Amino acid sequence: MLNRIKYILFFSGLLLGAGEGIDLSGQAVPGREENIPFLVTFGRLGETSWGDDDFYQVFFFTVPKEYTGQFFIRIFDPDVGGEHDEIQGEFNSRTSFEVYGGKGVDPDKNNESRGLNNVKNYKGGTMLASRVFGSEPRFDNKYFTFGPFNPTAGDFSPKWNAYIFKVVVEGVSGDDGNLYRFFMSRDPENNIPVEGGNAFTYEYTFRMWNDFKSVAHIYPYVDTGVVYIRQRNFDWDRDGHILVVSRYKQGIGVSISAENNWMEDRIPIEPAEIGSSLDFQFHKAQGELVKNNNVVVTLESQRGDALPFFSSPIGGVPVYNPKITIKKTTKPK
Ligand SMILES: [Ca+2]
Ligand SMILES: [Ca+2]
Ligand SMILES: [Ca+2]
Repeated sequence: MLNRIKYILFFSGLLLGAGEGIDLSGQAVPGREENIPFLVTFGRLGETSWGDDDFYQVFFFTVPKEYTGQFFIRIFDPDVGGEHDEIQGEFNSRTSFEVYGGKGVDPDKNNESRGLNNVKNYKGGTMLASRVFGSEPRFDNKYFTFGPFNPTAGDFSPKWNAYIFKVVVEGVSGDDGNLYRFFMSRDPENNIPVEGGNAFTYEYTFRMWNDFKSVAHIYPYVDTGVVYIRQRNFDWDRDGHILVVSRYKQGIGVSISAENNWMEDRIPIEPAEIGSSLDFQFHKAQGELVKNNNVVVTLESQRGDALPFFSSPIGGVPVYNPKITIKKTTKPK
C-alpha cells in the first residue's frame, strides 16, 4: 500500500514538475530526454572494436544542498548475463560498481576524477560502497540498490550548490558487455527522484536502440569562456549521422567514426550559446540496421577542459530558433 502511494506521488510529482518547469528527469541515467536504452561497460579482455574504448565508466550525481534526506543509487541489471547484456562466447565477466563521496570527487577541483584519457587516478574521494557482479540471475533485469547515503557524505560544490557523488564502473574480468542503467532515488525499492538532482559524465559510453527511427541525444553544458569545442566519437560504425543542434544551430553535421576508431572536429560556439546546453543528436543509418551499436563520446573546450554531459539538460532541451541571426558558422573540418 505504501509503495502504491509512493508510486502515485512519484507520477503526480512528474506531472507537477512538467507543469512548473521543474525537471525531475535527471534522476534517471540515461535521462528521459536522451532516448538511450543503456550504458555499457565491457570486461577488460574485450575488444575495443565492440564499442568501449577503455572498459570503465565514471558518472557523477549531484544532490542539491536543500535536500537533507537520505538517498540511494540504484543500478538496473548490474549483472553480466541473462537479459540485456552482450555475450561474447559465454558469459564469464565481472563488473565492479563503486560509489565515492568526500573530498576528491568534485571534477572541478580534481581533474583526474573525470576519468578521461585513460588516467588511472579516477577513484579520488572516499569509497562509500562497492559490489562486484558476475552472471547473477537474482539481479538480472532487476535493480540492485546502494545506500542509504547522507548528502553531506558527498563533495560539496559551490558552483552547483550541491553535494557530488561518483560511481565508477569497471569491467574487471572477462570480455562481455555489461548493459545497465542508474537511478538516484529517495527510496530503496522504488524510483522516487530527489528534486533538483542531476547526473553527468565527461565520457559517455552507451548503446543505441536497435531501431532506425530512434534518435539518441546527449546534452553537453557550455560554460563561460568556451569559444569552440572539440568533439570526439569512437566506434560509431558509420551508423547514420551525428548533428549538433542548439538555439542557434539548426543542425551541424560532425565527423563520424567507423569501426574501432576515433573521429574528431571543432564546433564553433557563439557567445549566446554560453550557459546553455547543446543537443548532440545520433541519427541511425536507414536501410540495413546496425545492430547493438555501442559508442563513446567526449567533448572538450579550446582550453582542453572537458565539457560535462548532463542527464537532464541544464536550461532544458535546446530548440533551434530561426529568428535569431548569427554569423555563418564554418563547416567542421
Ligand atoms: Ca565471454
Ligand atoms: Ca547488465
Ligand atoms: Ca559501435
